[in-house]
Amino acid sequence: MVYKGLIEKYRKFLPVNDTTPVISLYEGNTPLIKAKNFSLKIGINGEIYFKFEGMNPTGSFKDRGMTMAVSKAVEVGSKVIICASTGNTSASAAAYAARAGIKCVVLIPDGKVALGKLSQAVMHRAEVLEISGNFDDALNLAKELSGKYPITLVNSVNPYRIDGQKTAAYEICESLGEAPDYQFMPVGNAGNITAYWKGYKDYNKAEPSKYALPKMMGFQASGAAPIVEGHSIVKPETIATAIRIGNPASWKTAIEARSESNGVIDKVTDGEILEAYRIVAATEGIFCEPASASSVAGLIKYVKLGYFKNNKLGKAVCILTGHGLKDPDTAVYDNVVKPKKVKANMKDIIKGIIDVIEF
Ligand code: AN7
Repeated sequence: MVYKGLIEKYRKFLPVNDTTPVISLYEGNTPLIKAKNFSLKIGINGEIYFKFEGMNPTGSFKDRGMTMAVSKAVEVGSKVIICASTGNTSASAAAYAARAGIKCVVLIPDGKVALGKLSQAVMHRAEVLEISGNFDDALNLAKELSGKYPITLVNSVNPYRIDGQKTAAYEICESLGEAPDYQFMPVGNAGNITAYWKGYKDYNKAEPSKYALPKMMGFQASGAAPIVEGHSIVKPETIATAIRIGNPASWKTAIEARSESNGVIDKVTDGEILEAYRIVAATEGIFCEPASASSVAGLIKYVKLGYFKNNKLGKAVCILTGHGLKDPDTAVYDNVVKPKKVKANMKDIIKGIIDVIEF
């Protein structure tokens, strides 16, 4: 059957009916890539997979939630949607609003949204307001506006977002033929960890003998780790701007996912995030954005900590939530290698590539 997006595929698990207008860009169905080079590199005995959510239509997992949230908004006649965003939600909301022929308002924090994400929101003709505050301020304002005016909030406090996003767990279960032993993922506003846990529980309930429950391993950036610290962070800071969030909306359900699954929510430093970001790109040819790499940084941290008995991991999935092209500045200018400048002649070019060629 031709793939027509996750609502069509998982209809029976989603709150839609035959009259729901399906607004879709054929999101979902993303690759689960076995990461052999990476496993060897970090020296762990087990199967590691990357779920590359950067392959969604707007380049992040947000499209899974947005197809649901926008379809349901259109179903009730909404003409305007609104979101606060560190970037990816706004890119996705703007695209799905364009597809639906409705308007989209975006509130972004000042100065910290990655270039690619902003370019998407602008191209899809969202009304983009950069507020003098951070993500948490923006979310409070978006909630207030949607309470007072006929505007539908499409942040992950909208339950349809969680329903759409849980389908990624279904896909992982189907690809592996079972649930993984561990799932590693970034945690920002904590909607996604809530969604995955819901998804794994759905499959476990439907077929308990086939699908066990994985341990949920969530990672915040150390400068924006409210759940780990146990209190909200007034001025969150991290290079992983997507998860620069100080007061997660789904805090409670993230804690539930951790406790019920016997997992952990911990933090990783910006240095650890960038290292993981580079290793994934260099060893597997997969380019994810910095926030996504916090899942991998978490895995590396726990391998180093000796968390896995006899270094045996079983099956572990790291969620790579967004595409690296979203944030080209971080890749090219700030933290990785800059291109060498050479004169346009053979001698200088040979000198420039001497480390990679053998004659
Ligand atoms: C690439 O776009 O919050 O824990 O406003 O873009 O569900 O918030 C983005 C979050 C991880 C964290 N990875 O997910 C937004 C926004 C990427 C992200 C997260 C985000 P949640």
